[in-house]
Amino acid sequence: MFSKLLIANRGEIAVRVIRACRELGIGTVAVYSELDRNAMHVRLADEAFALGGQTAAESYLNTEAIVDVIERSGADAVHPGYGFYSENADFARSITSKGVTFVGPPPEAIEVMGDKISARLAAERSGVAGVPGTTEVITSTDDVAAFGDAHGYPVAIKAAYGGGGRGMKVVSGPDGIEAALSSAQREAEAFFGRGECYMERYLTWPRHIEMQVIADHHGTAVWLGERDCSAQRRHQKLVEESPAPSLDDEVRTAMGEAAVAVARGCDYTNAGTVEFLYQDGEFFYLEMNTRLQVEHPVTEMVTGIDLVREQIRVAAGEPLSFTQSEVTSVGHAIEARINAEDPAGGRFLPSPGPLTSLVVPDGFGVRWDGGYEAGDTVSQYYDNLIGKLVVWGADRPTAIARMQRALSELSVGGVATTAAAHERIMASEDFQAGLHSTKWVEERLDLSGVTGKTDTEPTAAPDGDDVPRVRRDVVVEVDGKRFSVSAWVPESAPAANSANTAARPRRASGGASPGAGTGLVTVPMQGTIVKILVEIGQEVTAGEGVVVLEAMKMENSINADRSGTVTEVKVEPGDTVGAGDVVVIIS
Ligand code: MV4
Repeated sequence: MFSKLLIANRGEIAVRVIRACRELGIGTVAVYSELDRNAMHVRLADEAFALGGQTAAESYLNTEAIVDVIERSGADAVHPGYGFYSENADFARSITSKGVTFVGPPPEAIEVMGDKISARLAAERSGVAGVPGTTEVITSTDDVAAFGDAHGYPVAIKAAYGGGGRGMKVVSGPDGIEAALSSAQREAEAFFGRGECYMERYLTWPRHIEMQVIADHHGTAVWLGERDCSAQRRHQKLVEESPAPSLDDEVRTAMGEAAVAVARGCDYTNAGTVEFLYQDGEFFYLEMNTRLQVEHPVTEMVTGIDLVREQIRVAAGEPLSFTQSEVTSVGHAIEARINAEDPAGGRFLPSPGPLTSLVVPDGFGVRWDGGYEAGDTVSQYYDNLIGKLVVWGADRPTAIARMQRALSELSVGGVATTAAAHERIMASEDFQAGLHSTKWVEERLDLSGVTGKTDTEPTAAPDGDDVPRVRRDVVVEVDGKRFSVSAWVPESAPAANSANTAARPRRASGGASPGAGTGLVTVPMQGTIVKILVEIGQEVTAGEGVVVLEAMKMENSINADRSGTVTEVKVEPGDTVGAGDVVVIIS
């Protein structure tokens, strides 16, 4: 077994790995950026080393700095978590060449699965079919037209080196091909450095079901059951659960065996996930994620298997501690991702900032995998996942009720969170009936009136004046009975207590009252301008897109916050902008 493991990551996943190491008796080495000097993962690790820098590129993706810390610390293994180096074959090779173990798959498996075309071919060779599509790079719009003629529309154009939905564009007919292809290629080039795209028939109402696998170096590869991750928005998962609602046992077994076949086909070792689209009783291979995933706890809760522990043991050359026939799934688990994002109106705008308070639920069947404690700050530079709320129940209705109970106990001060969206999801009839699919959150779920902030929530003045007001909650006792009282007071009024002193969040353009904006169109988050959609002198209407911002690994339309004439365009393609920067002026 390893004696000292370096965690090349931050936040909740770094904390999760540190905890597993402690249980295994392995020493832990944390690394940190300037902003994370006193972060939770740093506080928990046995040793911690500075990487310098603020952005991910300057810190957690600074190979030279990390390799230097590996040497200085004497770590004999590196766990990459998810994101960052987790699917970077070059990084894996560079540390392995120094005799340090990468807690992950062989670099060759990362490469085969990283190229989605070669991954499709590999799955096919293992007898596992993807969605009907092509395995050649698209060279012209004619290729797409020919495929559309042959297989019908809609057609999905996907980045060959992509994944997670980035760079995917859907074409509903011949007219849309040119725009979709150039946008897909541009996104692919921007995010993955490679513009190559391929295509598939686009399934219109699929569920996203993924199968957990793990394989050791002794020829054992097993499947551990599926997770349904259909409740997501803009390719960011919100809720994951296991088992998938109303999935037949025969389909589950066939999917598990298909996943193991794909893993064996690329000589996989480590924990991994094979993603499928499931529609009308059929499943199609989508891609394989060659890493531990955010949502691994739901599988742990129903199988009782500690995936991180097994992953580390397997990397150390030990055999899996169980066989396929020993894997069982009991009850139902649900995970809700608690991100520092405001789900108001379905916008999910990043809401970084200090966590002035944080109370996490517990009790029977509740697990909190967190990366922050009260007083910590969620930075705009990194993933804004605060923690994962995971529940287990004897069956799905019990798990849903338990999640609702747990959400009601969760209290996050200072930033807006996705918790309010989860309350809506859990309460929705569609979700309770298991009728949701991958587009359900965006197209069906009603998020009107949802506010992500549980304290100091700026709201419209209830009494009709124009004074900006914030909510202050105070506890009072009347005749010995305790009451929680909300007062909407002018923003400038002093806070009732220290938990309520958080700054008012920036209001993004196109915010709460579209059309009534200032005409100073700002971007809500840090990113790169990829396209300008308006020119000086042009008439625009409120809500119309003015620039395209690449941020959070997605293209986002930044919209006019009022109707009027464009008088100034302050950016050009390629410019880097920060949250709150003005990009276009409308008067
Ligand atoms: C698709 C699809 C429908 N048809 N491919 C998006 C993420 C990336 N891994 C693949 N994705 C999709 N591929 C075909 N041929 C629908 C999606 C999709 C999706 C998949 C999984 C989870 C959420 C999703 C949300 C929208 C679209």
